[in-house]
Amino acid sequence: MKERDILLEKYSSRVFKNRKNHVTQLELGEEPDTITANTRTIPGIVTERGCCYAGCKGVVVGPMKDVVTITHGPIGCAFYSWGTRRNKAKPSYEGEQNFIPYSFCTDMRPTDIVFGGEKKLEDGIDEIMQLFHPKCIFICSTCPIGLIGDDVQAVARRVEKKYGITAIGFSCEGYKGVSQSAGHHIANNGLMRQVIGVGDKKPKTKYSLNILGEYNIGGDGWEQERILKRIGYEIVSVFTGDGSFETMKNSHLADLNLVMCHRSINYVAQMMKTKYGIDWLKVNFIGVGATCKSLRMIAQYFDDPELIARTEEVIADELSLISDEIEYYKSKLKGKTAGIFVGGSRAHHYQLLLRDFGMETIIAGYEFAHRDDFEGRDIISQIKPDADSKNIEEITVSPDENLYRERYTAEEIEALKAKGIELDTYDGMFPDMEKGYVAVDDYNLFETDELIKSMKPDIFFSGIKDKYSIQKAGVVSRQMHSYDYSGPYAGFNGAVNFGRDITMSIYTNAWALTTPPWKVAPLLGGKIGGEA
Ligand code: CFM
Ligand code: HCA
Repeated sequence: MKERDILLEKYSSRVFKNRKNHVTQLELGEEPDTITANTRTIPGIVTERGCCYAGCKGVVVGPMKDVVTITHGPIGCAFYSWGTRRNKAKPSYEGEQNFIPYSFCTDMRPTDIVFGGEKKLEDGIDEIMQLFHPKCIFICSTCPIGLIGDDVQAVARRVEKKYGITAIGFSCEGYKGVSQSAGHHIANNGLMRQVIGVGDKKPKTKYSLNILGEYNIGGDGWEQERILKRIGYEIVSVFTGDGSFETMKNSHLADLNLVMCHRSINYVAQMMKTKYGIDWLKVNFIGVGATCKSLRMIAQYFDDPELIARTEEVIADELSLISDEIEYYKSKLKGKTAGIFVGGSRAHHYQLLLRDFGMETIIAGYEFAHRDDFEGRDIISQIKPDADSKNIEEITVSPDENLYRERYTAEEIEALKAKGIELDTYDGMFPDMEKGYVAVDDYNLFETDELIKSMKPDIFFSGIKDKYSIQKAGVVSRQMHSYDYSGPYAGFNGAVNFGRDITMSIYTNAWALTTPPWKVAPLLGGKIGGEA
């Protein structure tokens, strides 16, 4: 019996009916493998998903360093989204504002819930203006704000008028949509409307780039910038790791958009293409081979022999600096297997880095990805919108009369694509996996445990919520969101850090010496899904 079927068999018929569509054991046959994604979680199933507020405040807008982002809601929401995500930032010039070390919150109390919190929010913003003088303020709503009807957009408009700054109110209440993904979309819609395109500072050099969907976790973005700058590119703006309002305003003037995490931002890339004519290229700087491939595609896009030669020079030099260490770690890791359960793009990106070390990812799961993240961008037209997805606004843009600038004609784009430059698209995770490997959408703790038991990966990558139960069961587990406070893992130097960290983990046999309490005595009896 296949591992997927062993797992699903343990569910009650009701849960089975739902979950069978979210767990796919790849066939890679004539018929394409499919999966159901971005739908409601079964209540009580112990999902690993987060909320819409987390996706908007924690993921997309929070990392912008010169913006004060205020959480309108209970202090717990602000505290939990403060610093846990490891989006690093530092001022890029003397005197640049950096509010990342601060947590701003209206600290809504029961009386505020009863009488309304708009006044408290406005008072808080007055205080922020007096103390910090930001040029931009974001207000992020938590669950109670939508329930009591505070109008954060109206407050933002009043703040703009009063102080002559940019202010955006995000209605990203935790319960909106089915996961963090809704929050990404709400955040990006606001940035598209009020930030991108309002500046006029042109890039200074010949080839300029934005990096979209790079949040600088553990310094990943800095390693990417280091390599790209070494080749000679100018980085106009990073969305949003170590990013800023000041640079994002000018991002529409860059030559090309690179897309790292397509899940959280692909629609922005597409809107910027329509509105400003900027082409976008899906890149992956996780993995040595993946980094080289991405760098080569970028150079080929600009089609300049000097740039292509410089790219090869930098690649050769970077490889010569890391190859001994990579080979050493590869000799330790070759043939080992992994499971990766993370948000919406890393479960794919990290498969390529693991392959650099001769490792295979036999189980890969996403918390909140959409079908295209598994199956490729081409299937987007087949996704039927449902009540939940229709609740999240899709904005339509058209070419900007003054700012639209076509970089290449449609024929030239086709010629570039024919040369293997993967413009305006991505393939998803399935094509990088092998027959028999298991992919899971909206994985839960039970499925994690069961798949580890049946497929026995040597190491499992996931998050803070599940890491320790996996370790207690005697399996090596590392956090793939926070890198267990290590990193960077991107680019050439990041690959070495990653090889070192997982070699240390796999060769620490402490986990194999533990006997989890539930192996001695059963803690709970019963069946999942409410039957008997
Ligand atoms: Fe993109 Fe991310 Fe991810 Fe994501 Fe996230 Fe994250 Fe993640 Mo945690 S933006 S989808 S919402 S790569 S916070 S930096 S690690 S779940 S796989
Ligand atoms: C989030 C943020 C998170 C959580 C990480 C984890 C992150 O989803 O709100 O569960 O370990 O990367 O910090 O994904």
